[in-house]
Amino acid sequence: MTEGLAEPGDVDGDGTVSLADAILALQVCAQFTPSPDVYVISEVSGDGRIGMAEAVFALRKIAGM
Ligand SMILES: [Ca+2]
Repeated sequence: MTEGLAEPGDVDGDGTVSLADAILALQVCAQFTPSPDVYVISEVSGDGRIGMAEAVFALRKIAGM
């Protein structure tokens, strides 16, 4: 996994939380994308991994919830 200054939910580390982050989190969850391609610091659930919790977090943030 990549470490950087990504904010929570910013799985791809581009500086914003968007649908792309939710999709990437789901891809990691489904093992379509290897975890080294994502920013582990954007992880929100406390388990140290990118997965469904991060996808839901990103979707909620996009929706303003
Ligand atoms: Ca992003």
